[in-house]
Amino acid sequence: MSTGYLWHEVFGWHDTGSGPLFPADPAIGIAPMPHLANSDTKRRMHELVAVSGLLDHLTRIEGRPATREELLRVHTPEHVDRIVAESASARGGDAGDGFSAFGRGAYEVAALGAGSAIAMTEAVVSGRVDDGYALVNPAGHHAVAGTGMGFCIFNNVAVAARHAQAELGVERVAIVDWDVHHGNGAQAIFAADPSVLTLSVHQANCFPPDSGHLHQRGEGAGHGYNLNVPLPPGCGDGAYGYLAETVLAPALAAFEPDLVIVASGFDAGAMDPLARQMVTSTGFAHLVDTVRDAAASSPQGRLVMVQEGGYSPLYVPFCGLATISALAGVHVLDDPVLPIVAAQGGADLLPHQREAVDAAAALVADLRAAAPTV
Ligand code: 3YP
Ligand code: ZN
Repeated sequence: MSTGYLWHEVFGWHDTGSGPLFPADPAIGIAPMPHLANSDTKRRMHELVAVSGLLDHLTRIEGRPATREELLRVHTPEHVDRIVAESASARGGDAGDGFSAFGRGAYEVAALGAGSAIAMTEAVVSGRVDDGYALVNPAGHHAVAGTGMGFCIFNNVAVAARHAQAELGVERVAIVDWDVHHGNGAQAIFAADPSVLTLSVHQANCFPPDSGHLHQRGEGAGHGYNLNVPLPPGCGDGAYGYLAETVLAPALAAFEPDLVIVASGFDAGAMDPLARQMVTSTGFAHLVDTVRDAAASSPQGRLVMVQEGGYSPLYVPFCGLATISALAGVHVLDDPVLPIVAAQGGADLLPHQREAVDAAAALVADLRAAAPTV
């Protein structure tokens, strides 16, 4: 068994500017400080993968920039052109919403992120490695065809999914997104496409506004192939374990994907500043076990994981280490923060959490009823 791993130092140089969300501005009371999505968190995760020794058990995969044509499978020429132009300016630009600033050269970094998702997908689908984790930056899951937003420039997982279908002989792709924010990008990009199941687990009404509702189930021929699991705040390993068993596993079993791509955020983690969930490193590892087993029991099932959000510089590295350890089946280090977050309580499944999960689980029956259509 071998697990691919990808990181490039330039991902740690993605410049998100000197305001926490908005550009710093005394007139609105925002003092300069590193952006909440600054690249240090992911750099620290990579460094823990290396320092812990886990890296020695992984197969390093090289990234490459996505070509313009590969980006255009998902994005409009206008969006790509705007990013290219703003990226070339000394002042940099913004992905599209005013709190996703980027510095000069961000196009090159983002194109390398999307191309790295492609490279890992190629390595896994070709059998060079059994599965893989692409630690890319910036994230991608909020980017839609015509714009970036929510710290995302290009939709890395969508670009990889389209590439797999166009070039690698893959038919059915499942995109499983457990970043705590809604995976609105893939939902919109693949809305009418029954060959791509998009499944997002997120904190309800967290981000984007008014997005990720249970009733958003895809459009036209794609109806039934978008599944949202909006959760109340306060969910921990119990709620996530319950949804792994009752939603993720049965949905993947019903869809029989040739390829599962996980949009892997750690912002449902117990120390995250941009959401209010309580997942621990153990909880993330359990999610990985669930999708790995589901992919393994699908006839052609392959599993690729691609980094999304996560904003605790302390806890993201340990959640990432547990995730990649679970993928590789190698334990190198106990999470030293686990006793602290475990002692906070909140791990047990509560009735209102069960209700939210059950509402989504009820929709999986429709997926089971529909024969795979591709
Ligand atoms: C964007 C602005 C406030 C919340 C933030 C969410 C970005 C993210 O991690 N998306 O997955
Ligand atoms: Zn997020």
